[in-house]
Amino acid sequence: MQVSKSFKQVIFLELAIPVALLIIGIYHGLMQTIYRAGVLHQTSFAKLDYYQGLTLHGVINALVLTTFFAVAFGHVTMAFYFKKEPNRKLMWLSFWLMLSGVLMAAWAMLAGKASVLYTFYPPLKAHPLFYLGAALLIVGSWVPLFDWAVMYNGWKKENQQNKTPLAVLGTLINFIIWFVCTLAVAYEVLVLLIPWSMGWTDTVNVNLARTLFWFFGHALVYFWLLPAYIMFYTILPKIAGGKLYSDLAGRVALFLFLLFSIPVGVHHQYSDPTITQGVKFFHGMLTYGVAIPSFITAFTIAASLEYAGRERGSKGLFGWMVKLPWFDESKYLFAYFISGLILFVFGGVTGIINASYSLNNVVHNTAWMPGHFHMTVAGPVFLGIIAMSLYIYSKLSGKRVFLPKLNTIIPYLWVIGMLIFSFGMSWGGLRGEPRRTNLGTSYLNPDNALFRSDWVPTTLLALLGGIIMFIAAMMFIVIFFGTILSKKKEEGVLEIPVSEAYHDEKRVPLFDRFKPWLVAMIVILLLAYVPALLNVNKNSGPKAPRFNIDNPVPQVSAKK
Ligand code: HAS
Repeated sequence: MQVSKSFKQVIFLELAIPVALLIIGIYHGLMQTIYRAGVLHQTSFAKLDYYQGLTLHGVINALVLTTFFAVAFGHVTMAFYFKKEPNRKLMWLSFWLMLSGVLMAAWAMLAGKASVLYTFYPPLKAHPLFYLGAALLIVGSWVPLFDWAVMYNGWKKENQQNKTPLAVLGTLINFIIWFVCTLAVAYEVLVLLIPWSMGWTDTVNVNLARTLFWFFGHALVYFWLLPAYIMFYTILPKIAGGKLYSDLAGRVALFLFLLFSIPVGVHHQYSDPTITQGVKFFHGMLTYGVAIPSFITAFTIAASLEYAGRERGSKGLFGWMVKLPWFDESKYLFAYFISGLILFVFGGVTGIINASYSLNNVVHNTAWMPGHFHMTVAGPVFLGIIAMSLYIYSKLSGKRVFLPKLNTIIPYLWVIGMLIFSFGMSWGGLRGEPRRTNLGTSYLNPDNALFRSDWVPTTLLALLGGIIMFIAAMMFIVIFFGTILSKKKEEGVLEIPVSEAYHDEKRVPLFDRFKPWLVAMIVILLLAYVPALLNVNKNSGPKAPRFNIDNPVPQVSAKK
């Protein structure tokens, strides 16, 4: 499909800016493993503080890259399936809002005025521009949803009896989840944090802020995941040489995310005394609910891949695995997607362990946690994002991928690095190694009385994994920018592989309508969050003054 120059420009910028920022984000990831392994015994390196680096790492990789990509991929999906470009002015408006937000937050972080990590929990306090920047990034990402909804309604009027394309359904569901969950964080930022950061209030309700953050925070992880799921359902089977095993299974899974992505946030707060056991139990049960669409996905995609392997002439029970296009450079998306799926098996299992109220006590706030989430957000999510960014760019620009053989190897190198890293982190976590801590200044410094020799092997494994991942990521950066700098070879077009369904079940109206699901979503949300907020209101205690990240003493005394 031919698209306008303006459409191409927005998409190029939305893909290339975050990939360029990744250089900073990934560098600080490597630095984390270096500090934590005790290679450095200091609090800063190259004029950047440990927590400043950790904030840059989390914000760039987990918030900026993911949000820009979700918006760009959404535009591409809508334009491709509806054969019509989204509103140009709104595309640019969304882009400029997001970019100005990122610039504001970047300034605050680089100036050392926002070392509050990507969760920006108070009583850590950031410069107002950090919060304002985050708010603008979010508002900018809201804009396309309203335009896409108009496009969808127009299409639906003319296609009443046709199934909504799965990728469109997934995009709309994802951005509805995003819109609803970000309302809570918008309230947190605008009503609690900005006035406090501006000095208009002296103290802040930490428990309320945490609860509002996690209303947003767990749904955030599915906002990261769903673009990858859209790729797995609608692109991967085709690339693998087969068909999507069941189209209906994909629809069921996506709608279940609409129900369960948000009302689970309290599983991040099992240790918060403000919230009672009953509420924690309910959120815990719903957390098992939100794993169901991923189990559906695991079986559906595995069946689709088995079909593809058999179509490619495999024999025996597991022969299909060998026949898949693991190293086919013309199908490099396969290598990235399968690598993400392999990591997600471990990411999913560790997530289910976290969800258990009792097991969570063992792993909460330990290195286990980054072990878990790197196999999710830095697994299928990251690999899906970088692969698809390269694919969309190369198709839209008409340029060939630079160093194609090397490109096919990158995801496997990433998997090796990630498995070593996450094994080290998870093992360390089980031995009590804390997360978000510069271990090099104390526990991993042999000259310090607190030295923990049993954390040497675990942090060294994480370091080794970190180095391998860093190399893989830098190879990708070379390939991405090498592609941008190469010569145009053909006419740039908007093209996405589309998987046919093996079981193309007849249209089930319930799985092609939003209203019943939206009503159910609101009911479950109220059941999960009204009691949680009542708890917080009742049990919060005095509000907190400011604390700095490297000092256990409050910066000003608390007012009751
Ligand atoms: Fe999580 C903490 C529970 C999924 C990210 N999670 C985090 C944090 C992050 C994060 C960033 O219950 C830390 C937040 C912080 O900073 O404090 N998580 C879960 C559960 C799931 C889950 C139950 N998490 C994710 C995803 C993330 C993510 C997805 C990012 C994208 N997580 C928790 C809990 C905590 C938590 C607690 C809080 C802990 C605490 O104490 O702080 C589930 O959604 C997982 C379901 C997944 C599966 C796996 C399905 C497998 C698939 C692959 C199939 C493979 C194939 C290939 C087909 C059931 C789909 C086969 C072919 C071959 C050839 C082999």
